[in-house]
Amino acid sequence: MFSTTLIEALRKAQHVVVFTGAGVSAESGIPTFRDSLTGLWERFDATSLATPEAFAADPELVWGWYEWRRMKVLQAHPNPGHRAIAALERNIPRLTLVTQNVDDLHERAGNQAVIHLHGSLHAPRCFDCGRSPDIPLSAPEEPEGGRRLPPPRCTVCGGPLRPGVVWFGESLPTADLSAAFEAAENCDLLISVGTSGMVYPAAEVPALAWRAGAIVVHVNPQSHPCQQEREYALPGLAGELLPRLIE
Ligand code: BV8
Ligand code: ZN
Repeated sequence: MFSTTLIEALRKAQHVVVFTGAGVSAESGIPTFRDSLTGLWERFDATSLATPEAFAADPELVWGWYEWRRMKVLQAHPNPGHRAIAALERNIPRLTLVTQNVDDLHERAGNQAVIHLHGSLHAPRCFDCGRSPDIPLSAPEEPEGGRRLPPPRCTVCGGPLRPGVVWFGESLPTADLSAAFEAAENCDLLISVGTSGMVYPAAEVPALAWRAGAIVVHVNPQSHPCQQEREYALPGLAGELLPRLIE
């Protein structure tokens, strides 16, 4: 199933970077970005809703979408792919986990350190003053088709809360991005899991690792063109391939 070169590289690796996208959470029931939106948001695409402009134009539509997604995450469980990555962290000298996802399934699977390049569904902040309020968010009970929801109000300035994610057109957290790039440029092996690699600057991470001389592996049911040496595609589902790759 896996080439001896790959198995050997994983066995000898001193520092592995795992770079994940929405596909690693797909088998936990979390829709990916490539899945078309459903219900209330059916006529939108994610890239048009995940923007400050969309929130400013219709805060209830956007806050309702994120609460629906947060409910999905709260109802979901880590899958064998998440658990294999957590096991890898325990079994190799150094693992750097970089995710584009805004769910907490890697943490719930047991990974201790997760670099979230695009923020988190679980860290809302004020749209106006940027403070993170101490308003505990309850577990939403959203209808399957979703609904508009008025965002809670900031206890300091009264502004609307927004999801603690990085929207399109917003800068990524500098320290997290630098840590991800630094790890990519200093690893022996990078395993990219469940990403279409279309969103920048995050999508730079695997390319940086390859250019720095690492072996790069893409785990994805969609075929990935690998024209170059030291790059491998493992066609399949994260929840099936990762436990076998890491066992
Ligand atoms: C920035 C958080 C600039 C929100 C996300 C115009 C203006 C400004 C910027 C731009 C612009 N035009 C382009 C840009 C750059 C833009 C960009 O890259 N756009 C794309 C669309 C071209 N980037 C940005 O805007 C970034 N910021 O550039 O700032 C700047 C500079 C200076 C000053 C100010 C600003 C910010 C980008 C971050 C956006 N936020 N998420 C939220 O979650 O709602 S991105 C979001 O989409 C995800 O986080 C993720 O990164 C991306 C989706 O990608 P994937 O994770 O790969 O998911 P996808 O569904 O696409 O693919 C899933 C894959 O899994 C598939 O390949 C599938 O085959 C596979 N799969 C499915 N099942 C499985 C599986 N694999 C394995 N196992 C399975 N079971
Ligand atoms: Zn505020």
